[in-house]
Amino acid sequence: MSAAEGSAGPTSFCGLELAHPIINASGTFDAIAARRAFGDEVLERFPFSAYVSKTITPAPRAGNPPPRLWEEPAAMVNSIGLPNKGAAGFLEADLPALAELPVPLIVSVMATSAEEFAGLVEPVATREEVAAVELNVSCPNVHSGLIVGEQPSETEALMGELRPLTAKPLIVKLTPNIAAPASVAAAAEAGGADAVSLINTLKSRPMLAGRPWLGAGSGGLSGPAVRVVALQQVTDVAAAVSIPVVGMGGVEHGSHARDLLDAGASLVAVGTASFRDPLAGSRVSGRRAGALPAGAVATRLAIPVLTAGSGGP
Ligand code: RRO
Repeated sequence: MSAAEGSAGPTSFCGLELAHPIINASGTFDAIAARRAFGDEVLERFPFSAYVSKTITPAPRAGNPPPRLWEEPAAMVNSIGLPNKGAAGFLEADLPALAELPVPLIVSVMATSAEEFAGLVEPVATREEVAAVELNVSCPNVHSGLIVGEQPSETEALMGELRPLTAKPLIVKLTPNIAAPASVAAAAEAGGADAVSLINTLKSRPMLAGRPWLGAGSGGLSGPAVRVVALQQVTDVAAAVSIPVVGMGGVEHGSHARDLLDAGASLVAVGTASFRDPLAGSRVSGRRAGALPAGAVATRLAIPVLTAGSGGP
């Protein structure tokens, strides 16, 4: 069954009217690079009903040392480490291009303190091109990237700082790497969050010949293997909050999206599946029609296009 069946038509989310409930997971679909590679057809058949940017930080970052990827059975480990142009670079270079997408834009942000978060959220949320902001308090690949999102009191305090800065929706991206994500979700809601999204990746440590493979030592696991983890955590979180939940983790088919919607999610994000198939989102939403865009003849060839390109500083 595709997610287009049942309750998967036009969807209201935090005041945004979306054509359907399938969006992308931050950092898994580079819309600027995809348009460069495949042309305006990407806009005409955009796979998602809203677009979430790769996470940006206040200052430019080069990302983690290579290797940055590892393949597991039914899963992938990434240790990308947040390469990005920084807030000023993003607003100047990427925002105009992302504003041309045919769907609302959600900008994902991450910082290491409440003050830094505030300095990022304010200029981003002020821009009319930005429909909502996702607060990434769950990156497993950056020192201190997880701390705020691991403790309910820290999450609530952060929301206390950020909530007064904008009336636009604030979505808190939760970590799966704690015993009780529902407690952080409840704290986010208490602090004024409009929605929560989960799961980010599961902290992992691939080994090869007795040594850690990844340049940074550890990374984050995603893909089909984590789907059942996501289903459990989305179920728990949806039962603990009354704000909308964006569910993600290993979604490859419409039935997977349906399961997350049934677990209590309002929207479902497609992540790792887009690396193999840039139109995975359309397949999941049941809106895939016709052939792949010219240039996407072998979908595996699209992987560098989706992972490189506009993300770096
Ligand atoms: O850039 C990354 O390494 C990264 C981020 Br910001 C995140 O939130 N989750 C992830 O698995 N990787």
